Amino acid sequence: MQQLIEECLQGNPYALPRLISLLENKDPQRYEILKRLYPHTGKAFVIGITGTPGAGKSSLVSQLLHRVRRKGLTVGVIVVDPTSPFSGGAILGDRIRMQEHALDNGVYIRSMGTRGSLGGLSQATREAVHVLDAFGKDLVLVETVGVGQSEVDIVKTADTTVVVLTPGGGDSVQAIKAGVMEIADVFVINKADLLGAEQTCTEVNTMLDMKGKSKWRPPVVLTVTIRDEGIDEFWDALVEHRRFLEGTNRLMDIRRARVRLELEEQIKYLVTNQVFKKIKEQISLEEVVEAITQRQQNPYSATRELLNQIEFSFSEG
Ligand SMILES: Nc1nc2c(ncn2[C@@H]2O[C@H](COP(=O)(O)OP(=O)(O)OP(=O)(O)O)[C@@H](O)[C@H]2O)c(=O)[nH]1
Ligand SMILES: [Mg+2]
Repeated sequence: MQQLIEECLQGNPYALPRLISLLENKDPQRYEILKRLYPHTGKAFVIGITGTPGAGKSSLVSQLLHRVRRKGLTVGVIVVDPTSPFSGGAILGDRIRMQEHALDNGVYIRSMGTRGSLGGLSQATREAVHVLDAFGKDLVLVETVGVGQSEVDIVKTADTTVVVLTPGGGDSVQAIKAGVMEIADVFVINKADLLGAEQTCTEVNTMLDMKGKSKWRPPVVLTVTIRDEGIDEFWDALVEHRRFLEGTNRLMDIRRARVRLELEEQIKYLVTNQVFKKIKEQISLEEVVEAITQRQQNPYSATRELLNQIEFSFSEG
């Protein structure tokens, strides 16, 4: 395991899938891995890409990869929850769309579909981002399907958040309703070859006008990934946002907020885990359940008594 960590820090790509799997499976060595990698993180430019199912997020990522690879940047891609019922079998679609990069050593692509895992999806994703960052990837792209709270959580991992919309109908309106509007640093209207792209562009700009003045006005970029159009403009928008973040000290604010979030998450994770582990080892919950059921005890006092009895140790796990 020590060797695996060394290999990762030296940039050996074979270490990546193994380390991420260990973290994803909550291996007992998870703590050791994260602890060792953390000092080497904080260098990658982390970009979150979210949007409605089938909007063309993976296609966009794939085209972007061509651009940035030509510039010599190395990239890690995390595709979150591709097993989502909303995107129906997208894991295959994502694979096909990104397949062309499979033989490129400068690109590492990983799917994460750990719905219901301990600590949740956002934790597993964040940890995978740490691995790719410590490995030395210049860019880390995180693709999430924007259908609920999860993507809003995951973008807290990103320096720059891209919201991908498509022309027409309720699409953009829906996205705005879901609060996705609030998190976008860059808007992409993909499938601009379809009818209504300009209209959607206007709608988004109107929404942005209504939001009033802020230091950063999210640019709205039109793309047609199947014709490789607008990708340069998309990249330029990302770079521009990056410059904005660095120029205004916003990046440090974002990172501070992220550290706070991760710290809170770790506390919750560790406390919950340890408490239940110790309860299992030291206390017969069944007896307490019985006592409460018989009204000899109440859940409120029982909880306090229980927790007072337990001896904790947070040095492992
Ligand atoms: N007409 C048109 N179709 C596109 C464009 N970009 C992507 N598509 C198609 O849209 C479909 C979905 O593309 P994906 O890149 O898989 O979209 P996604 O957002 O990653 O999808 P999920 O991960 O399933 O949410 C595919 O059939 C693409 O060929 C575009 O610019 N124009
Ligand atoms: Mg996809």
